[in-house]
Amino acid sequence: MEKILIIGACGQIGVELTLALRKVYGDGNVLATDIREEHPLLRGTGPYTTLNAMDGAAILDTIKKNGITQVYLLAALLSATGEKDPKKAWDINMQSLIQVLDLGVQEKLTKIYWPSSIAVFGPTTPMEHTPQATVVEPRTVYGISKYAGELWCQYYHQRYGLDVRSLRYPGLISWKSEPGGGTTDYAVEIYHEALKHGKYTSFLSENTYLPMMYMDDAIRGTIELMEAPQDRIKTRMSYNLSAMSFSPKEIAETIRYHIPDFAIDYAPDFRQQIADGWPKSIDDSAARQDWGWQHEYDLNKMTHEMLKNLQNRD
Ligand code: AKB
Repeated sequence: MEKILIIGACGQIGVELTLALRKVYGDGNVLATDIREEHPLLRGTGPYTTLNAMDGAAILDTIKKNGITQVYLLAALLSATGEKDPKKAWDINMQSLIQVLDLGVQEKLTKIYWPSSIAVFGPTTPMEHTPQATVVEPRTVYGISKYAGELWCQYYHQRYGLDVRSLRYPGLISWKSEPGGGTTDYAVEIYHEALKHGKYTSFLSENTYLPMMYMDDAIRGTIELMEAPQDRIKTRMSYNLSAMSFSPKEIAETIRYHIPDFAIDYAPDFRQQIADGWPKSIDDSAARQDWGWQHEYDLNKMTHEMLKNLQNRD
């Protein structure tokens, strides 16, 4: 029986991934941890303990005491927050990963999951249908740490045979859990503001296209990747993963279909420069061929789901 440890379970991906993994592996077999207080949506759904992703000794202790066989390391500082304190972002993103990779070898973990991002790409990367393997020159500390992390994952796989798997997520849009410090967060905020105030000021300009994905697709893709047989995993860097691409203007148009008076204006800030260095669309044919990835949600379907779920909840 697999016993799973999730580090960073109270973040945007962590909350929904914990809930989904508990459905697959059983509530008691998925230990959620975070440096923060338990997220309200996790309460009562399974075991929870406080854990600092930087504290290798505490992670080892948790692995041993709970008979952990798999680790999902989700703790990270994202692109916008990372730029405010680059050294801190580098330390958190790198130290936590290398510690877990070492523990993976030492404790003979069966699998490790670590998320990467479209932030590994930079302005010299082909912007449209960005290939799996291409020019990679990230300009944010988040992107640098994710690319370095991918190389470390590949290194531990080649050198120690560690089964570590990874996805390059696009911007993720969710209604259950809040995003935290990313450049793509506008695409979540816009739904909340549309319902609350009928208007939104976007921190990205109207024609800034970025790759995006509804959280349900991201969670399903993550579990499918982790459950794929070893011989289907052909890259130990990180898989490109794609669903849709849109701009602030386009997402506003889909919202207007449901809320005709919705108004948007634009006040680009420092995040515009980050977005301008990222791909507009992603070629994820490797993930589709190797382990059968398929997305379900496009922009219209996602907008319908987001507005319906947020409205029912609030
Ligand atoms: C961010 O905007 O930093 C993240 C990401 C694309 O990895 N959502």
